[in-house]
Amino acid sequence: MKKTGAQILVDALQKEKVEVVFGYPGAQVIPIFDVLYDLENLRAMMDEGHLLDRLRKKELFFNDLPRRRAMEELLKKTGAQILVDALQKEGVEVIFGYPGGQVIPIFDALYDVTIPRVILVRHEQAAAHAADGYARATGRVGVCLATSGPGATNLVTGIATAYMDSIPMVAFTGQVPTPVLGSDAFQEADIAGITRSITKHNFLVKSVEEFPLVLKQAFYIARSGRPGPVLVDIPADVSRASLDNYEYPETVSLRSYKPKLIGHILQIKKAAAAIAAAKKPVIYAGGGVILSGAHRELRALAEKINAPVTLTLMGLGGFPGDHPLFIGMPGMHGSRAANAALQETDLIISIGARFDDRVTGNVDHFAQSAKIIHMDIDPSAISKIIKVDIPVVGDAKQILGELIKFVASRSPDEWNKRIDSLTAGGIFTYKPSESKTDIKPQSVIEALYKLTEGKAIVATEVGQHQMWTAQYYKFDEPRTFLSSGGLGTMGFGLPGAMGAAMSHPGKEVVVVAGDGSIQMNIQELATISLNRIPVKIVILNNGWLGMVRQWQDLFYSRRRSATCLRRKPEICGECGGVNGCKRAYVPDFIALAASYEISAFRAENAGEVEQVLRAGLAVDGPALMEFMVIEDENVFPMVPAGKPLDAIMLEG
Ligand SMILES: Cc1ncc(C[n+]2csc(CCOP(=O)(O)OP(=O)(O)O)c2C)c(N)n1
Ligand SMILES: [Mg+2]
Repeated sequence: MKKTGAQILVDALQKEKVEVVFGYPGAQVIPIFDVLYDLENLRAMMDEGHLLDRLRKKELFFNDLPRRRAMEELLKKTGAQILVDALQKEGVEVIFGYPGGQVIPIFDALYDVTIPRVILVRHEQAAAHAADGYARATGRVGVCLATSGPGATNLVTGIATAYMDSIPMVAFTGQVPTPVLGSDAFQEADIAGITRSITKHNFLVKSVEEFPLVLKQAFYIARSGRPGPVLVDIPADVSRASLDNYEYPETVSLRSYKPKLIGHILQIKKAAAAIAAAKKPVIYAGGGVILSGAHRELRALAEKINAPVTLTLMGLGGFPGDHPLFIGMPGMHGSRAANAALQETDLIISIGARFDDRVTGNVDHFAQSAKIIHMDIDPSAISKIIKVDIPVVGDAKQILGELIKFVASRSPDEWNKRIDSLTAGGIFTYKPSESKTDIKPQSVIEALYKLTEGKAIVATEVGQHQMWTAQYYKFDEPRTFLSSGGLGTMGFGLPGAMGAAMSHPGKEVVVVAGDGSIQMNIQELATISLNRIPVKIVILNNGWLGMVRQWQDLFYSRRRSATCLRRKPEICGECGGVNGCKRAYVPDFIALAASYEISAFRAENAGEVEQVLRAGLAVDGPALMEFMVIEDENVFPMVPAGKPLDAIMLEG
């Protein structure tokens, strides 16, 4: 290969990793400047960030004016480009969104990049739930994006769902341009006002100058302390405006927000002393254990003091579901063992749980002989519902790590025998079907547990199927059970599972849904199908809004008002009760799945359950499995709302 002398010189400069040449031209060096003019090669060798940094600090100077302008352009970014750069710097790999007028500039900037990947959902509510599901499965911040007005208001349920369960999420919304804010402009909604009470914090960005810092703060607030959703509302003129000399902040400090992570050592020692003095300790742990990654410490503590462990719905997976010390969920559909243990204990060791009313039943009669240790990262959760004796504010993983050092070991004793007697025969049990053909819903969950070897990530919708999943699938690892606990949002499960599957977990991702809930965001079958997102959909079809039907049967004299999903009065008379009507499926989920090009399988009798599960799980990609379960099954145990835990009904 021939090279001129000038080319040889430039080649040597490159090999010697010279970043910049300072010079002044003249006749004898024109050939050299001529080769240097082709600076692309030289630039290619440099780390672009480093180069930009030096440009910013004016350490680099290009003699050539057009080139200098081009380099200075590199420091300029529009609001939309700033957002994309921030997403990349925050490590966001996927964003769930839906476009519209005020976010076109943002989608336009996203069009240029491969990271983050944009998943176009079919309804903004699903974008929020998918971001939430992604966050629950990974522990990273989930991100969604919607346009102003109806796009933004469609996010509301998803944001509230994440807020109630302390899920880290950043929701971006487009807004009308700043000059027309407040004028009832087309598609204007005050989304910051609307979401004030369902976000950890929210921002209306006023100018492109403040945008980089707002973005840094949004991600920091969402993921730190007690996590939660943050909304950033971006007027279209901010997305379009450009900022010279853009730089993404490296650190953030907020005067009014300093999460306390380290538990007070004296409180930790008090907790250890209370544990040593207790005769009947119970560990009651919630979602905080999962959020802080404290599952190993929890297990170490439980094993050291041989205390039974009950996990709230949000805590499932935080302690192995098949561990001998595990006694099931507490509360409304909790186990007999967990509820009895809470009523009989003399010490509740509460870790990242918030004494929700679905757990305590009537608070005046809750755990009356117990002292309470409450470890929580959120000081406002302490003594909010139940008066606490020993509060410890801080991160669960840190506190437990310390506590383990101070607690004395405790050997199994009479209390453990009492607990064992409560769990003998199984934590949750149900009567198997009398007929050979009827499908008991619980048996489907048991079969799913068996066939996935307990290793799947399981999302749920809301209703009876959700409780049966919580009761009969034994979760061993954190971030494998994804369910809307606090808000109880029907419609979370399908998009939530989609978000989880987008995180490439290397695990099977299944959503267990009811025939009612699945219809709340059924349009996402398109997103799942077109992106080949490998979600396995299990529908327990009982023909009813089963959980409400259960309350009507138990507490409203069986007056089943507006809960039948199969009513076709002209042919069926009573809902689903007449032969032939059972097959009047509306919608026919199998046909519906086919129209979305998703493989689907239906089991109509008990003998087909395993076969259908095997067929669906074997599909490479998404699949739908429908189980025609018996209609009148109720979830037990049940503590009626507002009643003490002792009022537990073991069966109907
Ligand atoms: C968005 C929303 N609307 C209403 C409810 C009240 N609700 C709770 S469970 C339930 C029935 C769910 O029916 P389905 O999905 O078929 O589940 P099943 O209980 O039959 O298993 C309803 C209506 C809710 N939780 N969320
Ligand atoms: Mg149902």
